Amino acid sequence: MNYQLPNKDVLAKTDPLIAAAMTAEKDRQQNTIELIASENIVSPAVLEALGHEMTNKTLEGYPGARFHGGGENVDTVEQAAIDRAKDLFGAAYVNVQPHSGSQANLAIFYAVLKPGDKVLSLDLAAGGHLSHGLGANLSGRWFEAHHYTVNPETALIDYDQVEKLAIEIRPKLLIAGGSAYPREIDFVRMSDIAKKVDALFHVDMAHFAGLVAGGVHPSPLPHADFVTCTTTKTLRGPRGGLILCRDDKWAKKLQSAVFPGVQGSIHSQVIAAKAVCLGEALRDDFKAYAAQVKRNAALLATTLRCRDIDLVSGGTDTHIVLLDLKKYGLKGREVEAALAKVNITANKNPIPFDVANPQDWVGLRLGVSAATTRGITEYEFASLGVVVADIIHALANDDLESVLDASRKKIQEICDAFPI
Ligand code: DSN
Repeated sequence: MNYQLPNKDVLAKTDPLIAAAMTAEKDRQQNTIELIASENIVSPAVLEALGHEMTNKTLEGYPGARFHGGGENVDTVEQAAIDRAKDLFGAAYVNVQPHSGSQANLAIFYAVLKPGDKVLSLDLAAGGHLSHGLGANLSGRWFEAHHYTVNPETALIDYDQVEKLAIEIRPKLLIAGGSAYPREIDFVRMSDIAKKVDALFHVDMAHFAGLVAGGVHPSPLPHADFVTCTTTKTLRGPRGGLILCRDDKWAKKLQSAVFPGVQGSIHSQVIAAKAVCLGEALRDDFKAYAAQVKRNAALLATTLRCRDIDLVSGGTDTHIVLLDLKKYGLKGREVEAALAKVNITANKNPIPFDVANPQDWVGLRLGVSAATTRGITEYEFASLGVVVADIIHALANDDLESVLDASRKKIQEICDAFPI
């Protein structure tokens, strides 16, 4: 029997609730400027892989050594993803199975730490990540996590403090990277600190992996023992994680840490989509994309600064621009809600030394990766920066209504000119 791909309308007939929500989501994405830094817009090829019948296949283990039969096609796909990631990042070891960045990080902990061991990572408010030892996360509950932060004046990582803490604490694992640090990290200095205290060095490049792939950001690969990332963000692929190492010293431990250590069967169709996205990232047009991301972020930062909006660290080296709303007496959630009214999506975020309660955070994180994928360049980012600044000023003056119509119109014009 010939197996036919289901008609695209099948969902609307079998499950109208879900079909309607999915149609509405497409519409939302089309008519919104997405400035959430962890998002992007995947290619039709990545989407096709994600929606493929490969999802039906259950497999555990690794290519050529599976626990179930019938894995030959998935083996081809997984091996291609591994080879492409090695090529793209100059890695000797790659694991493409982690279901997410947090799972990739957990596998590193599982491979090299025992419960109670010490880790030293960037404080969450300073831009770290919950899977690097936040109390509410398994990484903080089962391991002894300590945190370094940034210089209060410059908002840049205080490497002297990292060194001092590392000497004091003697962590087994030193972690760099996170979710909201807008600047390049000095991987050489961090690696030196790790060596000085006999710690292993782990870089989580979830946010800037695509910039590394595109050659517009230094690579942590030569300096770190372990590098993890998602394929989701600047890398412009499916939701999922990767582990990469410059050598294969840790290969055996990492293979068994991912499976059976912290995961069971693989998401075959996601691994196919990872392979597709890694293949795309190897192309020259991805380098051009990554360079445009950096230019757009720099322009957005300059526009906001010119409009008197404070930025954490004064600017950006990446795709992230982190706004400090303190001066205007505004909370991140208020600006997030106001931007939503004109169809810009962003997220409240802590800034360094912020309060613990997310409702009171005074930061707003913007990222340009998704909008850049639509083809938006500096010209439109100047307009976007003006709209964001106008909203903040109007909100601070209790006069939001006065800017809503014009701002909405501007955003719709940009959305219409740059369809997804
Ligand atoms: N870590 C979260 C973020 O950066 O938004 C999810 O990827």
